[in-house]
Amino acid sequence: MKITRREAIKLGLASSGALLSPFGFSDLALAQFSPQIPRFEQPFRLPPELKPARSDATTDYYEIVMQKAQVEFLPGLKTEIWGYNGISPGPTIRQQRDRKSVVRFINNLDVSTSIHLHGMASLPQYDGYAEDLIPPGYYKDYRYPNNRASTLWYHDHAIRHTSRNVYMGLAGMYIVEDDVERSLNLPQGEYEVPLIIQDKKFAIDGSLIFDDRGQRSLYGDVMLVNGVPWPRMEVANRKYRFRILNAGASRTCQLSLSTGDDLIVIGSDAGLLSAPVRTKTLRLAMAERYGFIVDFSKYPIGTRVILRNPILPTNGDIDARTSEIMCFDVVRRESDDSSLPDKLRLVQPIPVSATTPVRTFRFGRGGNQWTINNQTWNRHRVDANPNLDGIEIWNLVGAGGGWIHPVHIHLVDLQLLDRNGSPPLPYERGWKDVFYVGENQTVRVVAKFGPHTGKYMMHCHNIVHEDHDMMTQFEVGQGGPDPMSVPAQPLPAPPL
Ligand SMILES: [Cu+2]
Repeated sequence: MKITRREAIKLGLASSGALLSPFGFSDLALAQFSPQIPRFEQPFRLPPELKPARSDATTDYYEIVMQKAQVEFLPGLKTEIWGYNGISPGPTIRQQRDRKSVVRFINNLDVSTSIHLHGMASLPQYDGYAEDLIPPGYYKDYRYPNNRASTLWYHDHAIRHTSRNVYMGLAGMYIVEDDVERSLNLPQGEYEVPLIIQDKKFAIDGSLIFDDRGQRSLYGDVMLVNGVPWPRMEVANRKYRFRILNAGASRTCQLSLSTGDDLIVIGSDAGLLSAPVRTKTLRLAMAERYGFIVDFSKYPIGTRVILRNPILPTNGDIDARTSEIMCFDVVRRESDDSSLPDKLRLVQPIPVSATTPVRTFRFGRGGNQWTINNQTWNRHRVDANPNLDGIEIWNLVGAGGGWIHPVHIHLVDLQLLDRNGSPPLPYERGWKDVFYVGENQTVRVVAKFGPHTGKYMMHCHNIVHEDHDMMTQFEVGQGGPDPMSVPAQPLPAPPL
């Protein structure tokens, strides 16, 4: 990547080694590190799985309270978070395909929120529309169809404040399973492990530092997995399936194993790949999810395998400690009756032809704002009108300037056709809803627009860019429900 000196300064990367500060922060503020703690000492943990408050023949009903809490990320220090049920990441919801979910989100914070279940084909009024806010003291019941098996996540989507709210803790995983996937006999149960990666920055008193560098980007120097800085996970010498999510604000990861062995990718954002893909490095931009297998059976007991993430120029790093994320210590022998089939779930290419409609969206910067086709968010403007069940190719174009934009398109699962005319990375050849758009890249994606009509958002998932103001909307078909048509209700809430 080529960056000019001006861009380097913008990113907080100063070639001389001195840290420059063009945004009015003091050099000291930019140079300030989080309290230094040892890596690979805190035990790995999983977010708890949320049980339904009740269930009936078709539907499971859940309740989540958004509230402040004091948690210990750094040993001996308390950090205030805004958590789903007071924890960060929030509890994991695990649901069966085609059962329905109703999730009641209660806002006991003192800021307004909106909840997007990322990867779900929700109706517009339950999709976490950025202006469909839940004010403090209100609640909203979100309805989810769970119509495909994949790794999803729920997170805040409040207009102009998504980056702050997610950074303060409002993110959690949501898994939809089905019989096809279960029949593959992939590692499951305790061997199927969510990994939610976030980078955060802490003051010496433990409080979170939110420094978005003049509404440009937000980076931390502490790598957390499931809310634990640089955790150490004890594993058996067998296969594990990981579901990894980059829930950070602005950091793209480039994952690899310290042993140089392959990550065996089995799934992309929106479901399983057709076949496993072996790769030495796995790019994981913000909001992307991948499923991968690591086979620890080849390592002697006592081996430490580190999940690495080299420093990238786009990440504005001031601390090399972010180059490692967590470690796996192989501590015990176990037999392994799980499988890694040669074929997973066939991804049928969406048919395209010379007459397939094409639209182009340019992700750039102008007037001190992040823009799409030179425009900022306006909920009264619609920038694309695909037909219901219409197939369209969208060109996602990254402007220059040293920035990358992971573009998220709501509602639909898409396929990546090519990037600057070159084929997608092998592990990108599956169903996806976030696309890494690099500097001066044109990424062609295709989708069949449905199954719902109505207005849905598209935005950059560098959530600082999304907030200021790289977001637009498209409208599928005509006459769909208004995204603002089911407003939040004041507490107290009736029984679920
Ligand atoms: Cu962006």
